[in-house]
Amino acid sequence: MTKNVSLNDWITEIQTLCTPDNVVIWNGTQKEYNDLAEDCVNNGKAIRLNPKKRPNSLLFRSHPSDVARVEKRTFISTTKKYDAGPTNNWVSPSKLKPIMTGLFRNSMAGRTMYIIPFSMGPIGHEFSKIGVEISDSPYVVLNMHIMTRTGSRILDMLNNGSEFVKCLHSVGYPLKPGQIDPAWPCAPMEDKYISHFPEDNMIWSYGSGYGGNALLGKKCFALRIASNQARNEGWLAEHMLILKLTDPKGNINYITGAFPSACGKTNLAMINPSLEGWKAETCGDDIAWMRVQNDGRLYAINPENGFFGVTSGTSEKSNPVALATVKDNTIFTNAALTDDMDVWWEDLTEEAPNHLIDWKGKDWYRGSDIRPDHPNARFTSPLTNCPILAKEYEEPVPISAILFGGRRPTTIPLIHQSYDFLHGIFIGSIMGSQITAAAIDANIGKVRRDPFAMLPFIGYNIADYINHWLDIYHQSTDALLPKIFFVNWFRRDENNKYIWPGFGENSRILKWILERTKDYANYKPTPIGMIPDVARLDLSNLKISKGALDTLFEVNRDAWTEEINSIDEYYKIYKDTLPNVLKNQLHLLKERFKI
Ligand code: OXD
Ligand code: MN
Repeated sequence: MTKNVSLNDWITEIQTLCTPDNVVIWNGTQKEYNDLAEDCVNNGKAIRLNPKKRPNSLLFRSHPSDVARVEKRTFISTTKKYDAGPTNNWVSPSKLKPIMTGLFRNSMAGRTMYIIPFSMGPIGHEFSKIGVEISDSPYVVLNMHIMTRTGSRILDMLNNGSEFVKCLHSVGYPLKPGQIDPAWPCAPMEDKYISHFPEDNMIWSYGSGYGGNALLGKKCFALRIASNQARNEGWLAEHMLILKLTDPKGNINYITGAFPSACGKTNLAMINPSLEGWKAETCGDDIAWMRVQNDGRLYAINPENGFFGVTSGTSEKSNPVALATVKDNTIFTNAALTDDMDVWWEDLTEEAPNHLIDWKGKDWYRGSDIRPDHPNARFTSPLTNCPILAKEYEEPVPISAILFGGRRPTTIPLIHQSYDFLHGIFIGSIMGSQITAAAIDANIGKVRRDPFAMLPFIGYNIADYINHWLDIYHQSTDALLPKIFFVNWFRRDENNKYIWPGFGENSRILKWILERTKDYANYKPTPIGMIPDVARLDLSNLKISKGALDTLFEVNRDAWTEEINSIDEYYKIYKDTLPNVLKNQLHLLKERFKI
């Protein structure tokens, strides 16, 4: 046992409730990792990839019903319904705890219960927080080992009395004596619960083994619980990448960016700038914890220690850095397997191999009309695998600009800047992404509003969340805080083709953004914010027509009248709690359009 009384009591309580066969404390050594990986291979839970092609790497295949985060089974459990707000599923703790206690009872029978002490953020750093995950899933242990700082160093801090977030996880598949364990045990959908108890700093996750449902340091802790801690303690826990940019003169700036899923966040975090002399380095691709420091600037740090990225769409063209990142010491989940025991996913190569084993373990031949990998297949790699990892990745870095963005075929220009921080909060609140035909049919063409890309991750009432951004504003001033921008790489022409080339060419926009943070004059005011003076945008060596540029920077009054109506409609979710800052900013926008 440990020397932390509350940790010991909790371990005993969970052991008594879940009745595992064994209890193991994870010390975080490479040997433990290698041994557990080998066990998974020997028990048929994982496939070892060809060590010559992909050293020290594994492939896991999940159960077909357990392939992604399950938002409809994700709960914020607070005493008062108001505290979960209109964007979260709410059940009171007095109702949810007995239900879940019933599910957890004996849920680890026949299994090993792992105790994983972990730190979100560098160990001992003032920005960091400690958690302990108790899980009966070796897959979770291996992934947490990569995604967080785990092991005995954290245990030492716990032994010295550190507080911690209690993260309990079970796959929800107890084994009877002699019963064979499936490769990916999990519970049926109606028994899955991903529950957060912010009043107790506690997470209970039952029934799923996949990603954000089960690696509790990530979305559950570093966003949903941390957003509550951040509100109480005066900082921000955000769904943002952190990028370091160095210009040809050697000036260094850091930016963060929030984008809904499928909007190129990991690609931007690993951008390869096309502009000569520019250098980009990665600090983080998914989560930023940010605080205003004594100098009045907002500083960000990545609380994670790894990447849990989507493989789909990752290619030499879209993201060569990600390909280099996954070259070894990586766990793949739900990718396809090649004949020479390597992984493959859609878009990795222009043509698929002739034969693969698909993510369900079945033979697959080129030309088949089903895809061989799952669209949400993932890689888990250590940050240190990234060839352009910034040396400051374990330090809080001062942020010059915050980018918000979404996938919008019309209406929103390639880039615009908010007039000030409060206008920036408004822009964050109305962010959204177009639902494509491939997604949910009923909503084709509609915009799914995803404020601050945090819709599934704000762990409390969204009205309070917006007001908390206002509190952060009041900790400093416009002059010192990051400037706020909205980017839209996804504007389409009348033939439905993307107009902007994207990827490395986005560096042209990043250059303008950084110029704007120094307040160079190069801008044009519009009712929605400031856009570049196109004549002075760096378009050197880029073939793009005048007509295309006109469309990219168009602010169309009719389209915006429709957009404003849609914002009015969307703001109804707040009922009578719409924050004044949003009311005022919407009013100012209407005034600027004379609507
Ligand atoms: C993620 C997500 O997995 O945003 O990062 O869903
Ligand atoms: Mn994410």
